[in-house]
Amino acid sequence: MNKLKTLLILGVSSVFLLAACDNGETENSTEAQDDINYSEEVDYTITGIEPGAGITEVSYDTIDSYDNLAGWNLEESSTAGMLAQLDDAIKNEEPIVFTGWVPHHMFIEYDLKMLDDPQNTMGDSEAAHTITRLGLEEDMPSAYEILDAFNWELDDVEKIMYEAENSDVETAASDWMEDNQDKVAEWTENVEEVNGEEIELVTMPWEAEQASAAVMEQVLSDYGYDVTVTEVDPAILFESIAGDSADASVAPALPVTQGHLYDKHEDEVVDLGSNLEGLQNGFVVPEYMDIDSIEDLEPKE
Ligand code: PBE
Repeated sequence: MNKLKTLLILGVSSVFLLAACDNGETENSTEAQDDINYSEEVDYTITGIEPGAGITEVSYDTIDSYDNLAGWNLEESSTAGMLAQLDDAIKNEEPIVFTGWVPHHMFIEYDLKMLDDPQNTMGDSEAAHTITRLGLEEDMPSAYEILDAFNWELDDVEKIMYEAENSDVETAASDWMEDNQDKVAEWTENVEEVNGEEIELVTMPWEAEQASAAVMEQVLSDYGYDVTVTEVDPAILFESIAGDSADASVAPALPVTQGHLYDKHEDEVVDLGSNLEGLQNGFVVPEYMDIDSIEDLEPKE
């Protein structure tokens, strides 16, 4: 992680923690002794990520939907910023409530739990979909066939994500392909090679989405394509495919996380369906916090 960014974020978070301490209400002090008010300790704030992320939208919906989240706010930041605040909280065993998702290495690195979401406003388990621009099937049939057949499991993407932590996503993706030649062979059965045709893939700046793009980049390259992968915001991802400046993506999470973008561009993109099941968004806390549900959080009074 960018050191300057980390320092800035740590600086901001300590100001925020001081502010949180200052806010302590005295009238509940007897109650507070046996009953930690995590909500007050986190200053009724969910630590969030980028404003353009789908999870940011659904988090606002969640804050609006739960009566017990009255007065809460979502602190937008960046994924790196959120992870730095998480790391800080864990080191000091302090409470934190943040927007998290599966798959992500945070669940391997730390003992975390996703809070129950009885109103389902963070979305059920969903899937990454493969989408293409209109006309790709006719223009680039080989790429279309590979994209259409592409399908894998959480275990696969997680292997790449974890290895990429210590190397880089391209190396991790090619190692995974070496170990999983049978899967790659299924996606490419009877596909004809091409001769240097250019294809533009778009993805989003998160680990799992980088991993799937890296695999697709290598598979398409092996079949003769000249592949470019560009990381963009979810809104730009949809706009570029809808506007034919990009050819395809295997990243969008549907039906909820990128659902509003899909609805907006439904007639301008082709949805080839799910390529990865089991994605999940949620409000996440460290295991040491003694709460299990979004409903255990308390309104700001
Ligand atoms: N995420 C990871 C993205 C999609 C995948 C959950 C941070 C988002 O919220 O848009």
